[in-house]
Amino acid sequence: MTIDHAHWAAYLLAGVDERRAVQAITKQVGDLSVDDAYAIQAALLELHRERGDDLAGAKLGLTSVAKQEQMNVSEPIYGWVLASSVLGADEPVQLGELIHPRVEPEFVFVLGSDLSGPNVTAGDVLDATEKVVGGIEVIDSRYEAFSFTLPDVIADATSAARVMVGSDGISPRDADLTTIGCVFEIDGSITGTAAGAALLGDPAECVAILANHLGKHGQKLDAGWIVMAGAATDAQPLRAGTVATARYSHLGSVTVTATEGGA
Ligand code: OOG
Ligand code: MG
Repeated sequence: MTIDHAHWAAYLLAGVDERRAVQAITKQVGDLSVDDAYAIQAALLELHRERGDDLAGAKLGLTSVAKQEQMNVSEPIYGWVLASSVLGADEPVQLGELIHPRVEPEFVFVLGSDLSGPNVTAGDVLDATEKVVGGIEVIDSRYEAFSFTLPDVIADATSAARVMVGSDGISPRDADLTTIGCVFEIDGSITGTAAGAALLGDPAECVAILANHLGKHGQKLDAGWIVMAGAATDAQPLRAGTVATARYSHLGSVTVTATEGGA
């Protein structure tokens, strides 16, 4: 079956604009290849660019066992970080702008130079990284019941919605990234704990895989971008009044709050 990429991109963007969950694409078309899914994701990015948005970075998802088990999808996924999605320091998430958001802790690489595949190694990632910081990503699947298959979630910009990047951080070789600890708390209760190694063994390796994936499509990671390596624990619902905090060893803490406001 021929997939109309522009059609499905507009379908997903309507879900974003109207803050409503839509039926998964695979429920309607049956088989959707991973290539078609990335083509829909690219068409969706193009729609955001036409509205004046720009890229602030890139992301991986489903790089930890915790996330793969939670979402029942067992392969990493790659997506983009829109400039409009980056929250300012202390800026609350406006729940009126989102559908059914969840929060999750992220290891974030701030790039000092470009990274372009193929053959990018974890060592190359460390060389290209200005600093590693803690973050919290707000994900908001556009699909009903936050439920999807691998191609569905790829098409849907890997559920990307907002991101808060911490202000502390370290030079990438100032600590062993695999043993950096993360404690994730919702309203003061611990919901998950993990080390950097939860992300495919090494967060820097995740970024290398992303750079090599992009390289196959003639794309690269740019100096100045933020790159999220994927959540190390499962995601938690973000409701009005929720205070989500990720506490990291070496990287300090990051907090996200949510209010009813917006749109
Ligand atoms: C897909 C996005 C996954 C991560 O860090 O694993 C992701 C989802 O869980 O909805 O961003
Ligand atoms: Mg994430």
